[in-house]
Amino acid sequence: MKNIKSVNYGLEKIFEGAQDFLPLLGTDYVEIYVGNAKQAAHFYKTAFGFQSYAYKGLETGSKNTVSYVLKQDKIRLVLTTPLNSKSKINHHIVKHGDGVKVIALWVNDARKSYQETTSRGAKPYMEPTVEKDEHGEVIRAGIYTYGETVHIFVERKNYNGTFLPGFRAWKSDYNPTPVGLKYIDHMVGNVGWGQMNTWVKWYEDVMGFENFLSFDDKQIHTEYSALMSKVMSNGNGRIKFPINEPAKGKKKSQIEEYLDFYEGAGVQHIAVATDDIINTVSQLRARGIEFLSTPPEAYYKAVPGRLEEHSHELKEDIETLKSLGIMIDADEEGYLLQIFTKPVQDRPTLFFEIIQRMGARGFGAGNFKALFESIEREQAQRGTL
Ligand code: TYF
Ligand code: FE
Repeated sequence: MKNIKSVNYGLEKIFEGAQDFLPLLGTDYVEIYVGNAKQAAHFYKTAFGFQSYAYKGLETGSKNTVSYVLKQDKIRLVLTTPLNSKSKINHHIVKHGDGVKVIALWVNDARKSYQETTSRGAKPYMEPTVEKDEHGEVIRAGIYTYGETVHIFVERKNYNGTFLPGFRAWKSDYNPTPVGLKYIDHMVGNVGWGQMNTWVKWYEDVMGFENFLSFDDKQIHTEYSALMSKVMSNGNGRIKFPINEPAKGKKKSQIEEYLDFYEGAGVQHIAVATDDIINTVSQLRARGIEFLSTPPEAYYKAVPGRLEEHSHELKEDIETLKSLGIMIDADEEGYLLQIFTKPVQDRPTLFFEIIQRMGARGFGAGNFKALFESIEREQAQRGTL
């Protein structure tokens, strides 16, 4: 907590005078490759409150893959599975299990985004491709980032159809109510030993991002394990990608556990914003979402002290937050509330964070110790600590 107070967020300084060569309008969609998209879609609707939005599969002429697109406010989640052994998606699933393949970024000019990034050293994934239907055209182009994860630039200014050409609107009779998830706040990548700075530099050089916040292993450690993390942000701050790498501790870092089970670098968590975390988490719990174990009593006792001048700003009742296991942290600009799910598939890899920002722009550094101790309790149960 003390450390974070000395941090200069510096976003205002980004691109001072300089032209942003990669203007990003926001996250367009996140695509997860899964073993069974039909069942995964049911899970994200039932448990996370996503709405049926678009579909492609055999019925729409897609012979090799099926994709379900789910929506909740600004968040679009695509769940894709192969229909036969020919599809390359099989290799991704065999190696990584269910996991994020695409972090798609909404741009005004996909060809230029591809040109600017590949000319700065990005490895191409998908050449600029025009897709058309009766609703207009979408241009997409893609580059590799860490591991087998990719960024796809999506230019949709000349499109007014549902999602993308090739998809049809998906109307379902089963529509569980949303839980108040609004937009993606950040998405975190786990990379291998000693690779964090390589990827920090990659985001600086190739994407024009800036290092917004850093946490070293002196700050991020428990009795047993450690990690390092640097938060990368684009110029307008809409896209934030923390990058983690494991650090040496007495026992196995949670990042190392992820890398072992994902068999490489990949997306560790997707943080989704709500403006009523008490309601959102109550609903998620009632729908069967499992969260990391609740911080101990001592954690909540220490909250007023940790919030310092923001203590009187806290609108939520600490007892209610405690009963739901929601954590509280503050920085110079305000406070934030956050909680983390357990991994959402059998491999201890991808999980979700629910976050409500009440002015704070940090990442909950004051919660790291309690959070990582909770993760370690899970690791101990798995025999992977
Ligand atoms: O995104 C973040 O930085 C916070 C905290 O393995 C965090 O959500 C950092 C590392 C980690 C889990 C959560
Ligand atoms: Fe996070």
